[in-house]
Amino acid sequence: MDLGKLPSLDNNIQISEEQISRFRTNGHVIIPGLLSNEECTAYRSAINEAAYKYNTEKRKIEERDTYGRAFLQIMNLWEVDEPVKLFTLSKRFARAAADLLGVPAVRLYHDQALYKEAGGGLTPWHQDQYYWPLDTTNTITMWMPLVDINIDMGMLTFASGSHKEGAVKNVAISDESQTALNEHISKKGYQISRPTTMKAGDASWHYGWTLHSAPANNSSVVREVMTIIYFADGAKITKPVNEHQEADRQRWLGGGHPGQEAASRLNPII
Ligand SMILES: O=C(O)CCC(=O)C(=O)O
Repeated sequence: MDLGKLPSLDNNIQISEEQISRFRTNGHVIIPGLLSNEECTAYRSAINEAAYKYNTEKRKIEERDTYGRAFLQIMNLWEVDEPVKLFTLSKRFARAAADLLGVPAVRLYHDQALYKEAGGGLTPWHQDQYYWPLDTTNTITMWMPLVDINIDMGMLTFASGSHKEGAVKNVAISDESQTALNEHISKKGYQISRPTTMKAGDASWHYGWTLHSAPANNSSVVREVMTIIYFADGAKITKPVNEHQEADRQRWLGGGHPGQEAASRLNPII
């Protein structure tokens, strides 16, 4: 891939006060058209090339567990692929993340391509921040489809307002989280929000504590999605409270110790 052919994504796009307010109230918001069609087409090729090159999941869908059936998950492509690095370190995305959170600057946690294959299963209810040993609630994920998607293709689904509760249950994404959190959501009466369509280049954003899930991909097309996770600059590493946080501390936080600032070479300020 010729780097010179990729458009720069470093200019700012204004996020409105209304979008910011919706994000903070509901714990999620969509910013339509964060990438133009041309930009998205160019980066889709780059991300696809890298995602399939580095994908290690070779089993058939039927041979995997619920989490494995949910999507192909290819992580931190920016570390190994120069074109994807231009996408993940985009200042446009990072500025949007900082404005939504209301902080001066954000750092990168990691990126991940989440490709829900045709016939791929549901993504169980979960909270992302269950996995992250960070002392801030100012964490955010950008979830961007690289193709137009509709409600049959595994649309991201939220329990609106659930981020305000913080950690709900000490449970990883699994059949167990699906059952326990479904019950919790019903009990609390959270409104469920799921758009019917998203265009390639639209960006869905959610807090690390917002409860979310996605239905199965019942279409014959791969739901190609790229995600980037950020946290507020200045956040410190906390003592891991589960094995996943310990793995994340080592993999995404450069092995930094509890109490230290989360600021390894893998966590640049963008
Ligand atoms: O893409 C999905 O199905 C789930 C995505 C998700 O959980 C996330 O980006 O935090």
